[in-house]
Amino acid sequence: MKDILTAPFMVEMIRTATNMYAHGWDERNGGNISLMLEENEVREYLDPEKALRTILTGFAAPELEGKYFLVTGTGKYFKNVQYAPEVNLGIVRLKDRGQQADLLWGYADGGQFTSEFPAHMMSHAARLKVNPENRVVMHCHPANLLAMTYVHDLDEKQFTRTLWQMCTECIVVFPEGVNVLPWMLCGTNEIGEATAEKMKTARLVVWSQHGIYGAGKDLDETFGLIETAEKAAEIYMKIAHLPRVNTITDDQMHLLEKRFGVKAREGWLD
Ligand code: 2HA
Ligand code: ZN
Repeated sequence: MKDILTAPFMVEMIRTATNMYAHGWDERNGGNISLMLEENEVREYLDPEKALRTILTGFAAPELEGKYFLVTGTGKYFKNVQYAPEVNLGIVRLKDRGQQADLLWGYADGGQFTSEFPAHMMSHAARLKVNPENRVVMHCHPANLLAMTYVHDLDEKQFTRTLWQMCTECIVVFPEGVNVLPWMLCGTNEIGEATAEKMKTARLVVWSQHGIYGAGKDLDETFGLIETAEKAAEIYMKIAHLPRVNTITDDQMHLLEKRFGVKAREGWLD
């Protein structure tokens, strides 16, 4: 067996968590990441028949039975992932219609996956139906997106249009826009179900007064989505209190659609 700490998926996960911490998106134990793995890539590094222990998930996700995930641990700090991956991360395989997970590696101090595991798994199931290539769900607390949920209308179309207007790239990077949930209690199946419902139509879901969820085919794409939305929110927070003299018009948005071969969410541009 090869050393799992050298696996490309592990190296990328550690770099991503470290980078997210460096961006200030993951204070203390804030944030969580789940990365779906293929059985053949896992087999090079561990024996999938050897479960260290079994963890109850508290929900059912039959579509994900047998799937492998590398997931950040509950209560763990992104800051520390690079120094002790085996304590702060774990690899699980779902079984029993997703109601249980076999721990195959990690959570070495007796821990378990993130408290947001329901939102992650339900979002994976929802995104896989839209795009079978989806592999990543990522949650974090970027300051400007969070700040924006205190001062901006939470209507999804209005929220998205403001973000699109803040940087030329936004409509190209997330043409489907962002969906927005009102404040809800985190760590519950209810917020998991609500997030997954919103994931049917967008890869970004804002949790008002809390943070954001992103989904994508790899860690880079997902990080980049959140990074772009957060940059737009930063610009909004710099200008929101000033008179708006200029903007990106809907006509200009249509030029971007044409130039980059993207289509904005139906009905969200004039
Ligand atoms: O504890 O971010 O939403 C990690 C979180 C919960
Ligand atoms: Zn959070």
